[in-house]
Amino acid sequence: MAKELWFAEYHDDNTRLGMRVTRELVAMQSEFQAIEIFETPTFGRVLTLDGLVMLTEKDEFIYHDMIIHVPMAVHPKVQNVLLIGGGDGGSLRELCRYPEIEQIDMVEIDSEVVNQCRRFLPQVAAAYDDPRLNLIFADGLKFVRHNTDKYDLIVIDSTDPFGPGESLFTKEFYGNCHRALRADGILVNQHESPYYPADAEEARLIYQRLTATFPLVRVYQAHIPCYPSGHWLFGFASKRWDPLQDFDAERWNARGLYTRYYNTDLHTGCFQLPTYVKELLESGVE
Ligand code: AG3
Repeated sequence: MAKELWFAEYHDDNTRLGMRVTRELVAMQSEFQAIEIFETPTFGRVLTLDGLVMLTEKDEFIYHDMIIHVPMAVHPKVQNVLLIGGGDGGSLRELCRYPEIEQIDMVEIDSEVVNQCRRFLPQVAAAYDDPRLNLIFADGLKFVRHNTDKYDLIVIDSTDPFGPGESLFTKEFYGNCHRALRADGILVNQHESPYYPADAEEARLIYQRLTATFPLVRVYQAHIPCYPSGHWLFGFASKRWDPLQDFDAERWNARGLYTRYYNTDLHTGCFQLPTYVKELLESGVE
């Protein structure tokens, strides 16, 4: 009998999520990280970077809906977007559904992530031919230093805060993002999980650094089965727009966009955090 092949991501030292692997499609080392794409019966194709699950075909809609449609439903007119990371193309795909967006500068450090996802995850990497895309292979931290008052929306679709994505969680980086945003700009980021202690500490630090930089910071949540604990946070940092007060459900619904996770009822609900998460976030802020 052929040997069974399993992938596991450790969610803490004593807990792991395992998936049966039916086929390996990519296993390579890029200049920056280990990239793997494999097939599983339950989650479809899975992308991992340095052994951590970035997305699966089955549940990527949740993450990409939440990182893009929440800010897009708040800002009344997004024309210029900076997308940092997101080499799989899922965030880009959702952004490209908005006709008022004029330009998307996408800064991804690793061209191999883009190449491999275009080849093996075409439903995710679906918008690389959009004419509004300006794709730059560079370090997000360095890129953002040279821009002032330019973007309506900055989306930070990064890995966890170690390895190539580490600098995208620093105060310096958030400060540069603040400067690169227009006077009513919004920043959203993936904000780690509040559950396992090591992830929760990262989430606390992200919130602390964002609140030190932006006048208005709110955290929202989603259920993402393939990520550690399945409970994931996103950060919403803004110079002006409040994600609940300035959110116009009718305006967004009038667009007629179908989204399988996001909807305008959930928009309000996703900012209502469990007590332990509120305590965690507030514990780092004076
Ligand atoms: N980016 C981040 C996910 C963090 C996952 N962490 C983990 N599995 N330990 C996802 C990229 C999707 N565009």
